Amino acid sequence: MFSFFRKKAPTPPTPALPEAPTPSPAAPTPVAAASTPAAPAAAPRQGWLDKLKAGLRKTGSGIATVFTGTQIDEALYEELESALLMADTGVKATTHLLADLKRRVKESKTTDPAAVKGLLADAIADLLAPLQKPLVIGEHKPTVIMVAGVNGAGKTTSIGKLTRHLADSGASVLLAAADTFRAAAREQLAVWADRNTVEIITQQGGDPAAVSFDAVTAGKARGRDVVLVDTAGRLPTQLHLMEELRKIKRVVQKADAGAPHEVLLVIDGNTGQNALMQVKAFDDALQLTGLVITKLDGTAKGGVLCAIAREKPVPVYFIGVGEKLEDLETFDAREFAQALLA
Ligand SMILES: Nc1nc2c(ncn2[C@@H]2O[C@H](COP(=O)(O)OP(=O)(O)OP(=O)(O)O)[C@@H](O)[C@H]2O)c(=O)[nH]1
Ligand SMILES: [Mg+2]
Repeated sequence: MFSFFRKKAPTPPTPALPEAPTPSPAAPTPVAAASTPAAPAAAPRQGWLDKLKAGLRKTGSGIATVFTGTQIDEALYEELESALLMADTGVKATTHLLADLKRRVKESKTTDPAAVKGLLADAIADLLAPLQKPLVIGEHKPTVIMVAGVNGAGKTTSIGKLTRHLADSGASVLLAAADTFRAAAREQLAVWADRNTVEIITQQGGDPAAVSFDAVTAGKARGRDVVLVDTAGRLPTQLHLMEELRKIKRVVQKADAGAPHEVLLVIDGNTGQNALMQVKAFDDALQLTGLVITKLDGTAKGGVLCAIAREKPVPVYFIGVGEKLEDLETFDAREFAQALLA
């Protein structure tokens, strides 16, 4: 499974992880490579995968009942259509998947409904494949990652988990508390900084763009590999707040011409079809480079990734399945397709 993932990794030719905690500054590191099959990371990933499967179980059993009959007929496809729509897959991705599945059934000449489930897993994996792309660290020093999203999506928690993930692959991290909107936000990020024993840049009552500028400048001066910028939650309809995000981006660019190198949108996996609207709106404002989908351990249905793949394919760098440091892992299309149908 991981070899499938790693085959897809675009660069570099040597995906070697630094073995010691000190990273090699010259070699860009796909963070995904932390999951080398032989590495001790395999065990945490299995635990994470079990949580993902448990979270998506309802979707899986909803789809599984479609294949319990004896015939592959129009009724089966109609039932599957309903099950996919119920799982937040959206009309366009559902239509695509059904057409693709019918083609696969025809080509394989299968007459067994149970076999169709396997073909559906293939169709979903192929649809999701363009979303699978590792976050690469090391091409820039620091790699500046700006994190945005609606209120409560899981931005700050994901930054905490991502810090751990990056540290595991040998990168040094600096956090920027650019959520100056809520008093408690700074403290919340500081707790994650403590847990990871990394530094945090804050300003009492500061302006989010100014904090971000300071953090990028400090990241450069201190030779950090990554600067993670936490921003306040906002709705895409709050135009002045969306403008504030654009300002943070512009000001970060002044501190480092190529930055931010990554602009991530964090999406609560429970948001359903609204997630697609969030991707479109935040991408219009910020030109997203990646997504983090959180809370797939709860009642989320998971199909929304198919909708994103079909309508606004922004890479999914990470999937979150809980509130603990180890609850974040890289996205693998085939693994996710299988978890969705498990
Ligand atoms: N079950 C579960 N809970 C999560 C996950 N990610 C975040 N949470 C919880 O979701 C809630 C909101 O998380 P935050 O990280 O504060 O979200 P945020 O986007 O930073 O929120 P604002 O800064 O207020 O916009 C917290 O209670 C988190 O513990 C996840 O993957 N699974
Ligand atoms: Mg937050």
